[in-house]
Amino acid sequence: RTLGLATSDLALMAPAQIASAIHERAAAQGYHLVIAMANTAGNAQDTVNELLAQRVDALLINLPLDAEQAAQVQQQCGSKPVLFLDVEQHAAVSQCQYQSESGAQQAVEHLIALGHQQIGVLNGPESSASARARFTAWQRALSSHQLQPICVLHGDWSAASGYQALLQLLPDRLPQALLVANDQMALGAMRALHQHGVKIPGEMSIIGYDDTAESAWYQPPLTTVRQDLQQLGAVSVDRLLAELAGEAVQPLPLVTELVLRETTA
Ligand code: IPT
Repeated sequence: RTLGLATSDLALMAPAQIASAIHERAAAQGYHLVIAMANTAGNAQDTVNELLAQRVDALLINLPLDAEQAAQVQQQCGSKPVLFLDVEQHAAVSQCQYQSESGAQQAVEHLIALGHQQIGVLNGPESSASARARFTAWQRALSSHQLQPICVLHGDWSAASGYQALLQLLPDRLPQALLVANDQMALGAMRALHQHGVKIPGEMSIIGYDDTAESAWYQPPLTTVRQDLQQLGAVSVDRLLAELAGEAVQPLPLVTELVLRETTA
């Protein structure tokens, strides 16, 4: 009784916390968990093969995949149940992912209610389906108020990349508020702003995305769009096990929500 998890880099906070939650739920259900981590050079198929070689009964795939890549992985796994955690929404595969729309909408409404109209975006890598979905959700929310992002920056999810991205705007091209695609990049962005003496939230507001376990411990504590990573882990294991047992699964929508802390004013 073994489940396999193919995951993106576990040096990143969100995938690490998701893996931990999956491990916990799998154990509680009497399953052993084998983890294969994508390396930058290899492709998804290699990572999945590592799991198949260890004779797992079913697989969770937390690798950023477009629809075509997901279909290939699905095929590679034959008749074994597979559930995707980071895939283009229109992909014709079983998925378990948080929807960005609600949280993104709440984040934008919150900034507008505070009087901000000059809102910038710091997005994740273009290669990631979830980063693209977050960007689309922000754009939609902004355009429902006749706004568009006044600047669009990109990072690679790491704090270092958030720091570097902000250097492009400092010292004097800052928006009133910044929507950041994950909390780790928000951490780096905040570091750059602190170094330049920019007050958060007095001079610039920041909203992150994820709500990792550390985000309440930033200085100041981070306002962010929450994906409940614990719940994501539990729900994905339960759904995979239901499929394994041949039970019909009605996917419940996982809905993001804004968590108000102290980086917006
Ligand atoms: C996604 C995180 O939100 C982001 O911060 C980054 O860590 C990324 O994973 C790495 O691939 S969560 C994923 C289940 C969409």
